[in-house]
Parts: sequence; C-alpha cells; structure tokens
Amino acid sequence: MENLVALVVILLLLLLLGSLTLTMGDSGFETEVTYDGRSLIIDGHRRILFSGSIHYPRSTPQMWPALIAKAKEGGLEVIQTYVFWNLHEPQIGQYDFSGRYDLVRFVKEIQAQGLYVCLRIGPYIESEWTYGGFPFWLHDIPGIVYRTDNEPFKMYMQNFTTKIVSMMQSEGLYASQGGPIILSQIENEYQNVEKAFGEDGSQYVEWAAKMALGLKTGVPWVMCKQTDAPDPVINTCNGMKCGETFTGPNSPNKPALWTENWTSFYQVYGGEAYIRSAEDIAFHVTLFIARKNGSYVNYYMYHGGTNLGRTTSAYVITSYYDQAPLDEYGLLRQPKWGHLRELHAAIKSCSTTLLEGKQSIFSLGQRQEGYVFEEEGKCVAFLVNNDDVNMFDVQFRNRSYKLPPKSISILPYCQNVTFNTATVNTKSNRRVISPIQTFSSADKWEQFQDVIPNFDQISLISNTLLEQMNVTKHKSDYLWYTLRFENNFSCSEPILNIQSAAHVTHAFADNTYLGGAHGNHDVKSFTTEVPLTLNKGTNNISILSVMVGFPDSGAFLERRFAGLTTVEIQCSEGSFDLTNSTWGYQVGLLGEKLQIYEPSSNAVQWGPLGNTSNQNLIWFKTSFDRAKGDEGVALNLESMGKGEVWVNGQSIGRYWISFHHSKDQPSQILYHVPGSFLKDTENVLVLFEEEGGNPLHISLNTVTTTNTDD
Ligand SMILES: *[C@@H]1O[C@H](CO)[C@@H](O)[C@H](O)[C@H]1NC(C)=O
Ligand SMILES: *[C@@H]1O[C@H](CO)[C@@H](O)[C@H](O)[C@H]1NC(C)=O
Ligand SMILES: *[C@@H]1O[C@H](CO)[C@@H](O)[C@H](O)[C@H]1NC(C)=O
Ligand SMILES: *[C@@H]1O[C@H](CO)[C@@H](O)[C@H](O)[C@H]1NC(C)=O
Ligand SMILES: *[C@@H]1O[C@H](CO)[C@@H](O)[C@H](O)[C@H]1NC(C)=O
Ligand SMILES: *[C@@H]1O[C@H](CO)[C@@H](O)[C@H](O)[C@H]1NC(C)=O
Ligand SMILES: *[C@@H]1O[C@H](CO)[C@@H](O)[C@H](O)[C@H]1NC(C)=O
Ligand SMILES: *[C@@H]1O[C@H](CO)[C@@H](O)[C@H](O)[C@H]1NC(C)=O
Ligand SMILES: *[C@@H]1O[C@H](CO)[C@@H](O)[C@H](O)[C@H]1NC(C)=O
Ligand SMILES: CC(=O)N[C@H]1CO[C@H](CO)[C@@H](O)[C@@H]1O
Repeated sequence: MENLVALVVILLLLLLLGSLTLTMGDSGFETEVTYDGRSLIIDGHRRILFSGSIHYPRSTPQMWPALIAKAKEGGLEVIQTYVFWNLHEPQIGQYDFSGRYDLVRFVKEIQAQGLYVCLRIGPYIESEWTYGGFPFWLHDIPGIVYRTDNEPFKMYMQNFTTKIVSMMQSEGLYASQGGPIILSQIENEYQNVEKAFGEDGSQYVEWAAKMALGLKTGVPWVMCKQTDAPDPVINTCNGMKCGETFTGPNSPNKPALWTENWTSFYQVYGGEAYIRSAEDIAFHVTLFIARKNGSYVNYYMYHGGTNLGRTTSAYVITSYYDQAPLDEYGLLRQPKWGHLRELHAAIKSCSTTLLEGKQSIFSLGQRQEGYVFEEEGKCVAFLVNNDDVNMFDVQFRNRSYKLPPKSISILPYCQNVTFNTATVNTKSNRRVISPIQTFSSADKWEQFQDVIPNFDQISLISNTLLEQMNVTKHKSDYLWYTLRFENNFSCSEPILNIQSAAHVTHAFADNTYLGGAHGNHDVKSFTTEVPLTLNKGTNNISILSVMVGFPDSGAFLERRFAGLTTVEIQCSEGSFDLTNSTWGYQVGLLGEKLQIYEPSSNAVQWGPLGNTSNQNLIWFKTSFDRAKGDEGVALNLESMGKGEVWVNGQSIGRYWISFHHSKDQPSQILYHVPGSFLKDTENVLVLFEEEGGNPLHISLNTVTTTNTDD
C-alpha cells in the first residue's frame, strides 16, 4: 500500500512536471492509470480490457494501420508488443529505429486509432526471436551472466530499458503524458529460470522491479509468470488456460491480468501447425473473467506476422502464429476473429456490473458451475459446462438453459443468453492461393556456385573445434570447418563421422559433396555419417555447419554450445579422431560476404542455369514485374530444399522444404513477400539453395480468403 501511495505521489509529480515542460502527448490530456484488486483503473474507471499482440518488426509500417484497424474492429482496446533489443542496438551504442524498427511510429499509429499500448520492454523477450532478443555483443562483455544479479548484465539491461523509456517519454507516449501506453513490462517469464540462479535470482527480480519503477513512467509495470513480483509490480499470467491455472495476483490490491493467452502455438521446421479452435479460446477467456475475476486478456498473438530475415530462434519457421485471429498476411481468420469479436461485445455490454458487482459461485451439476456478479439489482451470470462431451440442462433462477459441451453461456442480465462460447455464428473462411507468376523458363534464371573453401585459403586457425555462435557472432548462419588431412596409413571403407550441436551439417571432401544431416528443435545434437574416398597424401575436408536461428530460452544462454563437437574418420582398422586437429574456419559464404543478393551487385559472374539436381550451395537469381494491387503475396517454394530468399535485397527469411514433419509434408511452403518490398518492375529474386532444389517450379501467388460456402 505504501508503494501504491508512493506511485500516486510520483504520478502527481509527473503530471505536474508534464504540464510544466509541455511534453504532453497528442491528445494533450494526461490519463491516470492505476489499479486495484479488481482491474486497471483508467481516469478513475475500472476497465475490462481486451488486448492483442502485434509485433512491429513482424510486419511492415505499410501494414500497421490496417492491422490495428482490424484489431480495433475485432473489439480490442489495447495492442501489446515486445521491444526487440537486437534490432535496435545491433552494435553497442549504435541504435536503429528506422523502417520496420520504428517503434515510435508504431505506437503513434495505435494512438491515432484510439487504442492503448502495453509495452513489454523485457529486454529479454524470448518470443521465438533469435537469442531471445539479446544483441550478440552482450556475449562478449567480460564476466557477463545474463538475467541474474550480475553487474555487467544489469548495467546493459538498465541502459537499454532507460533508452526505450526515455524515448517514449520524450515523445509523450505514456498515458501519464497523454499518450497511449498504459502498461509496461520488465523481464519476461523469469520464474521459469529463477531457480537456476539461486539467491541471485531473487535479488535480480527485486533489482529489476526497482530499476523499472525508478524510470517513473507514471503507469503500472507488470512481470508475467512471476508469482512473487515485488510491489507495486503486477504479476500476470501467461498460458492457454489461465482460467484454470492462474494462482492469482500476489496481493489483494492487484488485478488478475493475462498477458499471453496463446491463440495457437509457434511452429518449427519438422513440426505441424497447432490449431486452437475459436470455441476453445473463447471458453478459456470467459472462464478467466468469470472464475478468476480477470480484467485484462491479451491474445498472443492477435497477428503473428512473418519472421523476416534471420530473426527466428532455433528451427522456427518464418510464418509466425498464422492461426491467430489475423493470419500471417493480416487477413481475418474466420470464424476465430468474428467469434472473439462477439465475445468481446457480450462482455463489454455488462462490464460495469462485472467490475462493480460482487462475485458468487454455485454448483449447477457435477461438472457444471455458475458465476454471478451482482450490484444494485444488476446482475451478470456465466453458466459453465466443463463436460467435454455432453450437453447439459441446468436450472438457473427458475429457468432452464441448455449448455453445449465444454461451453460457457453469458447472461448479461441473468436472464437471456447473449453469447455461448461453443456456439459459433460467424461463417468460416478459407485461404485461396492463386498463382500470378511462374518462373519456369530456364533462360530467365542465372546461377552462381558458391565456393567450398579449403584449409589453405583460410585465415582463422584453431587446434580444436570452436563454438559456432562465438565465431560467427550471428553475422551468418554458416560456418566452414576445414581440415587438411594427410593419409599415410591404411584405412579401408572410411567413414566420416561428425557429431554436431548445431542444426545442419554438409560434408565435402576435395570439393565433392559427401552428404549431410540435420537435428531438430527437440533433440539438440545429431550425427552425420558419410562414406568418403581417401586419396593417398593430402585430403581436403570441408564441413559446413549451419544454424537456423540462435536459442532463445533457458538459464545461462551465454554458455550455450553450438557447432561441431567431434569429427572422426572411421576405418575397418580403427578410427582417427580429428577433433583436436588443426582446423581452419570461414564465417559465412562467399556470396554473403559479397552481398550478391543485392540487386545492384556485380561482384560475381552469374552463369546460365545448369543441371540443378545433385548440386549444392547454389545461388539462383531472376527478376519479375509486380502483379498489380496486391498486399499479401507469397512465394511457393515447394520445389526447393533449404536456404534463404531475398526480394530486392531484403531477406524474407529462411526456407526449409526438405524437412518433413511426421505426416511427411514440409512444415512451410508459402513465404510471405510484404507488398512494400516490391516495385512495379524489375524485382530481383535471389535464393541461396543448400541442397539442390529446383527453382523452375517456384511461383508467386496472391493470398486471399473466401467464405467456405462460396
Ligand atoms: C548507455 O551506454 C552508452 C555507452 O555505451 C552511453 O553513451 C549512454 O549514455 C548510456 N545510456 C544510458 C541511458 O545509460
Ligand atoms: C473475485 O472477487 C470476489 C469479490 O467480488 C472475491 O470474493 C473472490 O475471491 C474473487 N475470486 C478470485 C478467484 O480472486
Ligand atoms: C423461483 O420459483 C420459486 C417458486 O417456484 C419462487 O419462490 C422463487 O422466488 C423464484 N425465484 C426467482 C428468482 O424467480
Ligand atoms: C429476455 O428475452 C425475453 C424474450 O425474448 C424478453 O422478453 C426479455 O425482455 C429479455 N430480457 C432482457 C433482460 O433482455
Ligand atoms: C570466444 O572467442 C574469443 C576469440 O574470438 C575467445 O577469446 C573466447 O574465449 C571465446 N569464448 C567462448 C565462450 O568460447
Ligand atoms: C602421418 O602424418 C602425420 C601428420 O599429418 C604425422 O604426424 C605422422 O607421423 C605420420 N605417420 C606416419 C606413419 O608417417
Ligand atoms: C586441397 O586444397 C589445396 C588448396 O586449395 C589444393 O591445392 C589441393 O589441390 C587440394 N587437394 C585436392 C586433393 O583436391
Ligand atoms: C581435445 O582437447 C580437449 C582439450 O583441449 C580435451 O579435453 C579433449 O579430450 C580432446 N579430445 C580428443 C578426442 O582428444
Ligand atoms: C542431371 O543430372 C542427373 C544425374 O546427375 C541426370 O540423371 C539427369 O539426366 C541430368 N538432367 C539433365 C537435364 O541434364
Ligand atoms: C499456464 C498454462 O496454461 N500453460 C499451458 C499453456 O498451453 C500449453 C500447451 O497447451 C500447456 O502445456 C501449458 O501447460
């Protein structure tokens, strides 16, 4: 309570300061944001708020206005986003807030449409984002241990957090200044790793809360999945079923807020789409409001978007939460969007009674229960059927109601059902993919074979296998391990055996491809075993180790190991361990170094398209004119293997078609090209292909939706 008083005092001071220095936001009116045990209180009013995550770098500034408008129309009042440290501070002290990274523009766009913002600064964010959002230079700060009571880490975390808060303040973007930001988050799901740090972990939580409060944003802070969040920071729930799992606010003065209600789940290469039904989401949102007195629900994600470039964490596909109410392309996903919109309207029609009323709970059957909120003759009821299979008739206030299986009926006046979570009135739609451009004529393509480096051409040498992330510094997915091997003994039926803790291995000897293998999201290390032919004398062995994103979670991220761990030549006579031989290293591919994906590049001689089967490490290039009037266009890359793709010099991400899931299908074949990446004519398409895919069957498609009964 004392802290709350302090907060109010700080707030008042800020308001005073705000009006003195004229740093008020566009509206010119300061908004007071506080909270009590029931909800956030905005300008003196308790509020039930529906919120949705839209991450600004996962779409483009050209897409933001329409995405936000569709979120508003879907009944949301708040847009939630993380802040992406590694985009904003790629080198220490060098900041980038341009283009897709323009956080201020994003927040102002939300403000312009009259919505609020929940700003999750972290700055550790996880978010299936490479390295959990940390810039890799943090790794090389002497003595650093991330996310614990460690001076160097705390210094850089405070530095970046301060940078973001000051930036928002100087633009007048906090509600306390008349801006749209009503909540900020510090750290992220820290409780998942806290134990690993012992006493230092709890001290760090205290420090992080104090540090955040010291920035005097004038609006409340939250910590998600942190049951012991220090006062006045609010502990919030993340998960799919917070109506069942949330243990509640850690103080009677704090409201029940749900910062991540997963509308689906992220997908990895080798994995299948996770479909969460509109009915299931609606059930759990309503249960959270009815049973847990929930007053803030955020959909994670409301629009997932696209992991452009090399921004994903390990193995994650580029299409992010495509199953969200707004799909990857920003199109309404029905009936999800419409069903949730009706739910929001039903709740809002009775939110005053919910917020001011007294909750009572009663049993309606073995697996059925009722929640009633009453106040001065007004009344709202939720009738819950937890039975997954059976419809149930309940009696409530002398009337009978049929409750469909696993559903909740909302009765805004305790009489008539205005919404049932399992009764979907919205029509379904389905996605329509229409080819507008094919690339089937070979003479429109050019190719360039990347160079397999040999030991002699290498400058970085080490007498052991080096950790991959520490060598590449995230500048490339690719690290070459090369070796010169003197064959002066007898070895029959030689086999090259490679253990790797990275993601993909391709092995070459004397410029010939021997074979490769890959791991997966859940098993961190794998073996590549390929036969090889040994020359008498010198053999050049070159192994390309590939990462598909850096890890994003867990304690001691700074100590993670990736790359090759042992290399052996196994013969019938015995085996030769090459692990501690003299290895030469090359970071990245030649084509990357020369940036041959840039449209203006003339760094290499491109040749005609050759026989593409059985060829590895090939760059392909072509150009095309833009099809008219299309925002959502997608490349169908089904005929390709694995690699990365650029349009007009901008990477739209890594593709990986050859990695099939358990039903023997690729995890993702369509790759989003944002409309703003395209020009009217002469768009340059470049692909780097590791495995010998065939570019002649690529197509460019529009993505639209149609009602399922059309
Ligand atoms: C952050 O660190 C940089 C140096 O790396 C320094 O110039 C800057 O003033 C610091 N910012 C804050 C807010 O501490
Ligand atoms: C909800 O609020 C009521 C007061 O209206 C309180 O009695 C009850 O314990 C709260 N329920 C939860 C789960 O916090
Ligand atoms: C329900 O009916 C009983 C008698 O059948 C009556 O006493 C009671 O007041 C009624 N309750 C309501 C809420 O109408
Ligand atoms: C409930 O529905 C009945 C019948 O449609 C109607 O007469 C009544 O006014 C409704 N009650 C409320 C509170 O809307
Ligand atoms: C990372 O590489 C540097 C040399 O660039 C080396 O000094 C350091 O020990 C390496 N750190 C780890 C953790 O491997
Ligand atoms: C084979 O070559 C290695 C150097 O690569 C040398 O150390 C070793 O003594 C040689 N063995 C024989 C039997 O010549
Ligand atoms: C191995 O690489 C060196 C340096 O590039 C080259 O001179 C030599 O011919 C290669 N050996 C074989 C067998 O390809
Ligand atoms: C390689 O060297 C490291 C020490 O640098 C040692 O721990 C390891 O056992 C060696 N591996 C082999 C296979 O000799
Ligand atoms: C390409 O090469 C493969 C084997 O290397 C061969 O079977 C195929 O006929 C060749 N195709 C063309 C078009 O040359
Ligand atoms: C807190 C919570 O509800 N977590 C659940 C979120 O959903 C995943 C996947 O269904 C579950 O494994 C978690 O228990």
